[in-house]
Amino acid sequence: MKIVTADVIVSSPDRNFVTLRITTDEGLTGVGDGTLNGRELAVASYLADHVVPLLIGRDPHRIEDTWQFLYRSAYWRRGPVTMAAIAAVDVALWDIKAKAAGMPLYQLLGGASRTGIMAYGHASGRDTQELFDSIRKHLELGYRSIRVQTSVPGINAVYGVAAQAEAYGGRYDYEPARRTPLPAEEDWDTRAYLRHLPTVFEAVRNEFGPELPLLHDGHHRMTPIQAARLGKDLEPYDLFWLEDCTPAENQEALRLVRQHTTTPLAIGEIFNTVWDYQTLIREQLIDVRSAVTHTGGITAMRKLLDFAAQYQIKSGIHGPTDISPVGMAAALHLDLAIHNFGIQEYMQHGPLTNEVFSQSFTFENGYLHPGDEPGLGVDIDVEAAARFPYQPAYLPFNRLKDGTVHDW
Ligand code: CS2
Ligand code: MG
Repeated sequence: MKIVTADVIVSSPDRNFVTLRITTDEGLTGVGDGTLNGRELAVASYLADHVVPLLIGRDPHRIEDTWQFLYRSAYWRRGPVTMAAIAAVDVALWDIKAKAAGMPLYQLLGGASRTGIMAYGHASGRDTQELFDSIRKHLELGYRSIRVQTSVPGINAVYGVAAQAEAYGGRYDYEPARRTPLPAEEDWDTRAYLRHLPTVFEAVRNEFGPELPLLHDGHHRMTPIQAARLGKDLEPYDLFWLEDCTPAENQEALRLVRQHTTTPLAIGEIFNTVWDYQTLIREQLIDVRSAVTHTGGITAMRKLLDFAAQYQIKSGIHGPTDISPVGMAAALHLDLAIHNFGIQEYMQHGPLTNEVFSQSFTFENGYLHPGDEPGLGVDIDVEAAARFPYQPAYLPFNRLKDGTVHDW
């Protein structure tokens, strides 16, 4: 078999997506997700200008060889643009291989290790009542694990609060990228946040009891010692995880947090190679987390998660709306196959996205399943995608009260 064409499709149904569609001389097609929120066209150009010409004529079955070729022949290693582009190729090739085998992809990854994939949903509110309503809505949708994000008195716009995001031009339940000519400016005050958040978790536990798994995303905004304090303060509320409590370019910073708290820690949605995790995994400084689309695809993620498994670290694959249905399907096949599955983030896409991407995965009683169609079980309708051309959109950023730029 040979690759005859590879098309880069940039579309914006509800939001921007970059999709790679590879076609073989036997008529098989495979799709991969290369969406990098707010920097989509950089990946599209990397693919169209520098990767697609190298794919034509290659044997699509040689996935490992193609991965190594794209990673090493570029010379310039790592980085989100490169690794998202490699991920798009890698996932499309796995899709083709599984279709050629007539099996759902998870079968090629070792078969199912479980019957369903536990997912968490994003509840949020500007106050306790709105947050409780949002949690109830998610429970009614079937979610059995809930991420809790809340407004903070004294701060105008806080990451992850849907109603607040809408007021600032966000769309649907939660989508941080906005179709504005410049990144939106938000405000931040860590002391106010550290005072307020434990009171919110206390209220949620009192209302919903001890069983419900609860999560929270700190979105890289604390220093290590602030993160350590928050982890300690949240211990009574038994979190499933505290995510991205501090920026982790410096992996060693997590030693300090870890020494102070038993709250489980999740890190990795902005990482793109196993090297970003080396200290975190070897020293068991985190418990879970990573992303398929931004980490070089199934091939690289499988190796990363197998490495993590030796240290009893579990997966928690990134699944916000900027992961397309293609990226989500890739995550679900991995989730089902690996032994060290932890939890899967799942935010449902908007209606226009579902017009463009046909999907076979299901969400029932809080559990996801990738379905049993050959391949990934997801495809892109190229004509429908053409109805939704790219629209520039940016993620917001934060400033402190004195005007200093801060992590968002
Ligand atoms: C996130 C994301 O899902 C998450 O946990 O932190 O929503 C993140 O903000 C977006 O992927 C950015 O594009
Ligand atoms: Mg996050």
